[in-house]
Amino acid sequence: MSAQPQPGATVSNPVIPGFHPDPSVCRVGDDYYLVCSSFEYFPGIPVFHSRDLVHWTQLGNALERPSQLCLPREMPSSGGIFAPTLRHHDGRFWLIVTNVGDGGNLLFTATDPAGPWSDPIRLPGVHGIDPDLAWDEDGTCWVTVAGVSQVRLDLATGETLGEPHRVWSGTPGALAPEAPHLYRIGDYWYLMIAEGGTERGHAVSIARGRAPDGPFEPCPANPILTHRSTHRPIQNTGHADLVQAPDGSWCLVLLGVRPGGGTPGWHVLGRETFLAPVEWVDGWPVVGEVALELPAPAWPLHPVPAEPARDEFDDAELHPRWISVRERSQSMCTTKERSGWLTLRAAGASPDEPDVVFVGHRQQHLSCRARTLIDPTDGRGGLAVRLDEEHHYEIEAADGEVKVYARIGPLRTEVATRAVPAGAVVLGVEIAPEPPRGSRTGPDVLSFGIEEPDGTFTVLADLAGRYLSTEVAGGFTGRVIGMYAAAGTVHFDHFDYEPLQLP
Ligand code: 6LW
Repeated sequence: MSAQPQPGATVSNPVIPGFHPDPSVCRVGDDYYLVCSSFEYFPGIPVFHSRDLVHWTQLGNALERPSQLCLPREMPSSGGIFAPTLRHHDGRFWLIVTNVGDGGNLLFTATDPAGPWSDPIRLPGVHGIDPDLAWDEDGTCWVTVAGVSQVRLDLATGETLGEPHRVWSGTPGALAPEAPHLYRIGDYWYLMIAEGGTERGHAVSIARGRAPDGPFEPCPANPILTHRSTHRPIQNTGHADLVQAPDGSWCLVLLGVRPGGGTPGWHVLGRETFLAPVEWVDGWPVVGEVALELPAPAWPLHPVPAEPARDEFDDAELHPRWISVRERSQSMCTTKERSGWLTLRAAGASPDEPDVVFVGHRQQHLSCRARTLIDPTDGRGGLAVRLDEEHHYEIEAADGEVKVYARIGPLRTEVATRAVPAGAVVLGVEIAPEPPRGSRTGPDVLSFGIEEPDGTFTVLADLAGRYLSTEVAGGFTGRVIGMYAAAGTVHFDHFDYEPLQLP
């Protein structure tokens, strides 16, 4: 179904909410495909599809086999899969990415972006994060990495050709020139990069030249995008990729965050994927406003149905939105053992451990609720909101008892306990922005509790959300909400997740 937008209509940004950073997009005919970083989570690299750049559906994950994605236990959270680039060339999709925990830069190919993707071609001669791929007129492949430097690549062997050379590194003195993307547009080669670091100083700058390897002349208007030193609701804007829209105009996909609460502003959903219109003036891209509501584009929209609130775990395979920490083995996570239930078998003891058996998905709304029916008869497990091993809250059920725990940095505390009838119990969390009470509030409150037999929700603990924010925890990810096993075997009958109206 497509619909021509009405005059004055708007579309909402982020176009892919929740922890979906470092977007890279490519167009093939009428179809758009987009990938994001996934860090310590398995499967890795979510792949999205859209017909209009506004509405996106997740097709799968590019890295879904251990032969493609190794995330060792020793690798800290926010390591792993950084900043892929997705391109289509010569009838194939190409994905280049860094696994900072294992093996450096890797190249994958697929004929269908939904998969299967190949096993990796290792790129030992490509040094640096944020690799980009571009092909010149005679088919030479150029890889450009953060720094910014460039080298030619033999795609068949993964060997580099010649020595890497420095190209353009952005505004002199700017922090962290990274996220390069190289494009042939019209008569020029454009080298777009991010600079300023992925925090409040983040920015996008661009240069152009007559050849893919430069020399490059910087845009006089650099940075062409930044929200630094503003009160705009979307901050940290940067790490962008350019794409031509269905009507021939241009857009950027980029990452940004939505901080909430008082000073310094805490963001809890990680870095999200936003869209911005682009115009060309004198051969340079001029980025339109990156706002929470954008004027509806001039091209037809293709809305996609909302995901159902409930996952019943009736299918043999989990929906691609479900991610686990570092690995997911059939023996520890399966819907095939007890029909209509997700069974988790504990390995690591709790969400404090790097090998916790966990299945969750990104928190995508500032206000939302999640509930799950757990049968802990043969073990202990629960519902966790996770940022990393050292920053998570959870409600945990053992036979006849429910407890709420908070882990903040080195501290782990039991904050509530309640006796419940033996057997299955519904655990839940409701998350809502905190009403403003001066500059030290917010950004939100997480209320953990249980559903009573009559359906009412009894809150056992209200916990401040800021401790599960990137400003407190650091790192590159965002909140993930899900189920885990802490001991023995636990079964989950369903998992509900739904946005709530913002107060
Ligand atoms: C990524 C870098 C960045 O490699 O953060 O915002 C790093 N940009 O380009 C991790 O996402």
